[in-house]
Amino acid sequence: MDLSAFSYQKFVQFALEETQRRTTLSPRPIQENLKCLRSKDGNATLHTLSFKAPKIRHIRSLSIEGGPSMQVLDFAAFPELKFDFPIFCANFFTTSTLNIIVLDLNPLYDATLQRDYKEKYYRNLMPLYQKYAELLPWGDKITSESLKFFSPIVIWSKINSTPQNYEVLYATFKDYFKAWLVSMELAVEAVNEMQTVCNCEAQHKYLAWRAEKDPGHPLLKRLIGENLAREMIRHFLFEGVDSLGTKTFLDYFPEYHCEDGSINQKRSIIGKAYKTRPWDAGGEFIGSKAS
Ligand code: BLA
Repeated sequence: MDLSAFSYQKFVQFALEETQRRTTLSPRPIQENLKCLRSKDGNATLHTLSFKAPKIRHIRSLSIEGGPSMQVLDFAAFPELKFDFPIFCANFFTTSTLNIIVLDLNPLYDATLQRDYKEKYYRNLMPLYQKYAELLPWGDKITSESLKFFSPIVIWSKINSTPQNYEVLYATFKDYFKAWLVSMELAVEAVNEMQTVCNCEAQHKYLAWRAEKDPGHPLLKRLIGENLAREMIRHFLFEGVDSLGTKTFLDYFPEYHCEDGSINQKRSIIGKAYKTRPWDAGGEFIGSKAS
């Protein structure tokens, strides 16, 4: 499929308009050199947008328009620290033949270990996932580390790039984003400082993970160079990684520790597993024996 006429702009537009209908967005400043970028080879443009709103600490979008052969969306929204509702996460990497899709309301707390968190935010949403289960099937094995950041309604899929699939993805994105907005609207403020501190650490851990190990980093570095990619990752995409806490990546993920004190460059230590969806229709984790 020729991707020239294809864009993720309308996804971003929808999300911002839908948010604006329910609350008040205000722009967050973006570092000048990250506002609008062209790739080193001149073939791709990168667009960034950044906002906040009551209850929403950061809502931001990076879209990469790479002409007929590549389109990328990295869209995320993070709650204010006084709230524990999930992080909205849409990551689509699209080439003329293949779409790699992660769409989820990423849990702030492990949805398998913390049952009350799962009950609170996901029980009612299981039908949402069911609606798209056939059109966006499980995308084969995934690293066990990534899986810990996913919820029982995650859409992890690899599908062909076709106009029909683009429409399916758009419909799914809209439904998931609306579900996230409802979680946001219903969420109540933490009743004590301790909860806020826990929420803050949970977001910091998530940011530390993604700022170090997101699968998009190597490509981002190729497109705009090592230094700008680093700034984009730490000051824009995963902003907060240097300010929400003082723990390091290795404090959170000591299994990546190398003998010389550096971080193991491998993305996964445990390896890939879960050839099929490890949650049942009720959202119960059934993947303890990784297959
Ligand atoms: C691939 N992106 C992937 C994969 C996942 C994600 C799971 C499949 C590879 C794997 O199994 O690791 C996304 N992983 C996530 C997300 C979380 C996670 C969202 O753990 C959250 C916790 N993707 C982008 C951007 C680019 C991008 C901005 O978001 C490029 C600039 C590219 N993603 C990209 C590419 C691949 C990919 C090129 C395939 C390459 C590979 O598998 O190494």
